[in-house]
Order: sequence, then structure tokens, then C-alpha cells
Amino acid sequence: MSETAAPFPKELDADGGFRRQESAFRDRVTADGSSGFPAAPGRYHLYVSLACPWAHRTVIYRALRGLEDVISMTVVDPERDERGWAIREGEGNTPDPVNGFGHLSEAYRRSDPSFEGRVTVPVLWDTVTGRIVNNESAEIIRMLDREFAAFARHPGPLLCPPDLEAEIDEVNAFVYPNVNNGVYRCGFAVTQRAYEQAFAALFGALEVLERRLADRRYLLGPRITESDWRLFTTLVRFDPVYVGHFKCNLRRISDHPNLSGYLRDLYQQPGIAATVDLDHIKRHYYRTHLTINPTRIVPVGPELDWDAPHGRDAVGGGG
Ligand SMILES: N[C@@H](CCC(=O)N[C@@H](CS)C(=O)NCC(=O)O)C(=O)O
Repeated sequence: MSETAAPFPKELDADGGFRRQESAFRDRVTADGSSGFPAAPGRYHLYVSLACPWAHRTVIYRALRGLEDVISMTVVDPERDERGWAIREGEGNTPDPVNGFGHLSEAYRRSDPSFEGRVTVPVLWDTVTGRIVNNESAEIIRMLDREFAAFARHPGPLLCPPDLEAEIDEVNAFVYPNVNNGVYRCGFAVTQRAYEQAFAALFGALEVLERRLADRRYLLGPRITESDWRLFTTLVRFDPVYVGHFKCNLRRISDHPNLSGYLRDLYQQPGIAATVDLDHIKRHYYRTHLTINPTRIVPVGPELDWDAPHGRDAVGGGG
């Protein structure tokens, strides 16, 4: 086993498994301003990669809530270079209109000069204090859901309503380690054993979800919640990237009737298809992880048709 094969050698456990770092910036924007970061139009800026499943969550929430004119956004270059996420003109990405950063690392250094972790997207930046508020997507999406209602074109319904929060947290606690992070645990493992453990957990979890979706249109029943969008960003990358690049190849999502109909159902929700950039997604993974794909060749396939009828309208009383 060679540790140099690991994309992130500092994030390996003793068995050669991938252990993701904790997010460093954890302040909150609140509607009433009690946190010191009041929700306000034009004050906050998102740095995202359209390739990244975690950042994609925040792009989806910004679109669903209709916050495009309230929270501005910079899309980074999908291909990370030796200095990390670069911010520049390219196909589907633009320079930074707020700070003029050339690399996202500048945002981290300006917020905390002693920061030594991995520079990740998404980042929620505060233009008033000139620092990162939060770089944890799970927390950023709850802020976009709940705290910006006064400025949102679509302030409701909440995607994490208080009465469903405990159940949403429970579903997320199953989906995150086994599926969202599970595909990375397959792809970033540097021992056969760690890979096989992650692989078994991933496909076991997909079977559980496939069964769950047999009589529920969405994960919690007839309405879409946060848990669905968190699963969606992994499912939409699965067949085009994770099957090949991360060796998640027991079955494709298209081999699961319920999961594939559910994926198309979510993809066809208003505003969502525009958040899915397959070119950024494929270029990022295949051209950035050089230890996994040293030729940097981006596969041409597979053929995908997420606009096909999903047939989920009548499942579990949803409609
Ligand atoms: N916990 C973070 C994870 C974010 C994350 O790991 N993002 C990846 C992209 S998919 C990243 O920016 N990686 C940068 C790097 O690996 O250097 C969140 O959910 O917000």
C-alpha cells in the first residue's frame, strides 16, 4: 500500500480509508441578526464549484428559494490546480466580482491567516466583515432555507420544517456516511480492504433506499425535503462519474427502478436542471484527481436521459 496514491494523505485512517476533515468556519447567518451575521440582501456571497456535490446543495437552495438577486455567487474553475480552486474566466466560470480573488485559498487566508486545512467549496462569505461565515454545506443550506425568508422570491415551504427535523437528521445520518461520503470512501481508499468496506456499505444503503422509495415518492413521504436534495447531488453524479472514476460499479443508478425514477423526478423540478453542469462535473473529477486518473482523459459516455418520464406521480400518495 502506498500512501502517495491518496488524493488527501492527511485524511487517511489506519486502514487506508478516507476520513473527511471537519469544516472550519461555523458561524451562522440569522434572520434576527442575533448571531452577529444578520440576513440582508447583497451582503453575502457564495463561492461554489458546480462540480462539487456539497456545493451543489447550496446552488440548489439558492435557486429554489429564489435568492439569486440576494446572494451573489462565484463559480470556480472545475479543474483544481496545484494551488487548489482557481477563480478565473472559463466555460461556465467567471472571475470574482466581489474580492477579485484568483484562488479560493485567499478567502481562507484572509479569514484566518493560520488556516492549515484543505480549502473547500462551498464558502459563504460576508462582505461586511470581510471573512468567511461558514464553509459547511449542511449548515449553509439550513440558513438559506430558514433565515432569508424576508428576501426570498419563494420563502416556503420549508425544506427542513421543525416538525420533520428529527426525521430528516436521522435519514441524513444514514445517507451521508454510506452514500454521499460513501462514494468518496470508495474512490479515495488506498487499500483493497477499505475500498471493499465502503463499497459494501454504499450498495447496501442504495438497496435500503431503493426499497424505501417503493411506497414513498420522496424519502420522507409525499413532499420533497432537505434529505432529498442531499441525496440528489450524489445520485446525479453517480452514473457519469462515480461508477467509473470511484469504482462504484456493482450497479448503476439506472439499474435501480425506484432510485432512477426518483432521480428524474427531482431533476425535473423547476429550476433544478439548470443547476446540473455535467461538463463541470466530469471535467472536475477526471482531470483533478491525478492519482486516480493520471491520463486526465474524460470519458465520453454514458448516455443519460433525465428528461424521460419518471412515473413517480402516484407513488405513496405523492403528486
Ligand atoms: N464538509 C464540506 C465538504 C466540502 C468539500 O469537501 N468540498 C470539496 C469538493 S467536492 C473540496 O472543495 N475539496 C477541495 C480539496 O479537496 O482540496 C461541506 O459539505 O461543505
